[in-house]
Amino acid sequence: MMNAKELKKAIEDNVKVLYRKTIDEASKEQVFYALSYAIKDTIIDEWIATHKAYDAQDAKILYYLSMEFLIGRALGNNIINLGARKEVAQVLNELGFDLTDIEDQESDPALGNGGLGRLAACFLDSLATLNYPAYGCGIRYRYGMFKQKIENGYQKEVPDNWIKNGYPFEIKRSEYSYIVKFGGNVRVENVDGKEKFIQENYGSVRAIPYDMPVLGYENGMVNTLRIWDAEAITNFSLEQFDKGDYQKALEQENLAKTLVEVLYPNDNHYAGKELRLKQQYFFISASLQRALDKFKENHSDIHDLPKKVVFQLNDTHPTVAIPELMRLLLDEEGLSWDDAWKITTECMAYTNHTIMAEALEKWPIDLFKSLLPRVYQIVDEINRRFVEQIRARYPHNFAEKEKNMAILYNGQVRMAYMAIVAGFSVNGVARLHTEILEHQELKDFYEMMPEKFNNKTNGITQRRFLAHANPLLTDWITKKLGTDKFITDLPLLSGLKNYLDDENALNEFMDIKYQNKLRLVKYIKEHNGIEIDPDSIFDVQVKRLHEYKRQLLNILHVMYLYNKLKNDDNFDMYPRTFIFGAKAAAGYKRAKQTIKLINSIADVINNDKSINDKIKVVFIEDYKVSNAEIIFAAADVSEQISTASKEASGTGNMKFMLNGAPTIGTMDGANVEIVEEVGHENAFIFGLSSDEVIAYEKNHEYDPMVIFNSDSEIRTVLMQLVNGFYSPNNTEEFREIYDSLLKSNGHDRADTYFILKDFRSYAAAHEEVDRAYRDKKRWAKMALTQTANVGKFSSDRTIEEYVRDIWHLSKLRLDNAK
Ligand code: OX2
Repeated sequence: MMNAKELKKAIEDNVKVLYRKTIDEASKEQVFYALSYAIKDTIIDEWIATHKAYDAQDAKILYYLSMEFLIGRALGNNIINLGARKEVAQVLNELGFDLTDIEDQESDPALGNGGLGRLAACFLDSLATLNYPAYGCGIRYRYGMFKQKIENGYQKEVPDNWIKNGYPFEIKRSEYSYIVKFGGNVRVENVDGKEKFIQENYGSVRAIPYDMPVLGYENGMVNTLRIWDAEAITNFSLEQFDKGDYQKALEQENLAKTLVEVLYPNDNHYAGKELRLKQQYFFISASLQRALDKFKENHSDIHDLPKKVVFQLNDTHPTVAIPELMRLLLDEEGLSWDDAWKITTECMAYTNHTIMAEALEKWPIDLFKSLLPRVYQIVDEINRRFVEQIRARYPHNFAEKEKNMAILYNGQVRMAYMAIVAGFSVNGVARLHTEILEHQELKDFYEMMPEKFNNKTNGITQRRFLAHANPLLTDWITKKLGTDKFITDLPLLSGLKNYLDDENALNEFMDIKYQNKLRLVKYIKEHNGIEIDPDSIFDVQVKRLHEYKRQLLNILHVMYLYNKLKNDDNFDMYPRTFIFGAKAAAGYKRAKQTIKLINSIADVINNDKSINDKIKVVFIEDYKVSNAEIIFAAADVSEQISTASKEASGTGNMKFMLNGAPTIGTMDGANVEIVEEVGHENAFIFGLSSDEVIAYEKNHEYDPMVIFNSDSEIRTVLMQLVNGFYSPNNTEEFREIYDSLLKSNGHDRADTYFILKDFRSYAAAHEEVDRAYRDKKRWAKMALTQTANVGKFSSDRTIEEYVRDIWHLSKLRLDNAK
């Protein structure tokens, strides 16, 4: 890192060169660019040195293949990882600017939907911090996740052109571009007694990589996130074209334009769009071609590939990497099937992130075959051989096993099954999730190949979600522990246990929470125009909107509390602000109705003076990584209330815990392990267990009507959905939500997600929260207990486990390491 004087000069020079201005004339946005380029300058030598060290040490490299990297803003994070936050803030002050203001100028690169994409970003941070050689490989979507506007209570999607003004941290690497082919047909030629497969009449695009630096924390390591853009191939001479060629040229032009245009905004949901399969193949083919070329630069025998390269498939979205690697090894490298298969299966590992049936990718064979004719032939052969194995192993129940495991079945390509068959590792993302995979969802595979299965409980990076998001708490912990080593060694936070009975320390800890609440109050005032009371309990549910995550349970409970305040003179509650933040997939009607419901309820309750501000409801517009950091730091209570068994892990739960917010939640996903760390007495657990949910799903014995008929308070809440209480202008506004809770339809049971079933125990858990919070000392201790026990949930721990069990990487040595 340059010193203060150099940095100041660099910023001033950049403002001059970029904008022909002196610093006193520059806008905040211009200073943002000037500072970012200065920071990039300080990174660049280490970036180069890191990659020279890859080569010099002949390092094994991880390629983390993911359709999503929800990286969030880079500037602040890079400054943190350079260890330069205070110095940079100081320099900017001297120039008349505030670092937070300048950071706010950056668009928030939202190249992901939610937890899956954010996990990939946390992993990159940890890999670099732990000195592991790795590339993230993904897509440079022109439009990432849409921006959310709330109009009249409804979500409106607005395109987010994040690279409109240029993104200072990326570098275009045209010299590493590759051609990717789609469609056409395969011709077989006989060359010297060997079959050669030639794809012809195809359409193609050029894949161009853009590299972004991924900095380790104060260790001189700079890895790369490589995202691919598509360009039309234009090296044709027009006069040679007949009509057909011209048509083709236009199609190719069009394909290149649409291919990387937009991220599909579905979280945990498969939509089956052809363009999505094209996106998948596009970035996979380009990434693999590059990985093989890089390997071949320093190695002569392709059989050694598994010693130097490992590919991690982030869910099934990149699974086409399996037949694509086979294709490259067979058709380009000329290997035999057996050799190619051995290499492929030793290089590929698969992470499963969900058991939700609607999220499982199954491509129609016809579509797959016409888009990827040669790749399909290979899938067909992989399947044929695997089905033979099934037949040999299960001669007596072959048909059933084939139905449960074949890759090609019923006219579909089942991508998850291909990943399991070809991968050497299959992992879930929290202990409970992995158990459900082994014993329910994937039990036939587990029985046949148990050695592949393993658990890797998710984690989060404390560099972003503590050091950057919560500087006050970071400084306080540093003082208390006498070291800031927890920034790379999160279990050190257990040292805070010494302060659990120290009243001064507890007061300081809660005062920091209060300061962070004020910061959020200000944000909400500026962005939503709503005043909220920092002395109320901030009860927060922020995550994608999904039925299984049960934002509906939360808001129904708010309706219930409001009724109690209005009707029951003996009822009292500690003032609470219920804060929601969530994007709904653009086509997910029920989710969008839930957003409208939350906003309608906010309208009524926030404007009812008679309840003395005991309840406020806030829906924060456009929940994203940058405001998430402010929200986590300010939360008192963390809502993690998915139907047990449905949330594979959750990672927001860990971010709240890190920042000292106890969980109200079900025994689902990583909540189970959080409770294990903090102790049952320091969490508010309610609801059916995953076993109970799974049993009800099998035996169909749950009938929400029984609850509706017997519990008048719940009944009143439900009736308010359809009597215009919250929608006086349209009593039918929430009819579908009402129906979904009480009536089954063609495919879904009534109350599919057990909201009414869990309602009473959820309400009881909330009463417990209310009681606990009133006892200030008890609450402070409970809050500090969260932070003190969060050590396990660092993505540093997760990455070390992947390295130990799956990737087998060595730490890179850097001579210039600080
Ligand atoms: C999410 C899961 O829903 C969430 O539970 C998990 O924490 C996260 O992935 C990271 O592992 N799409 N998003 C997810 O799964 C899928 C599929």
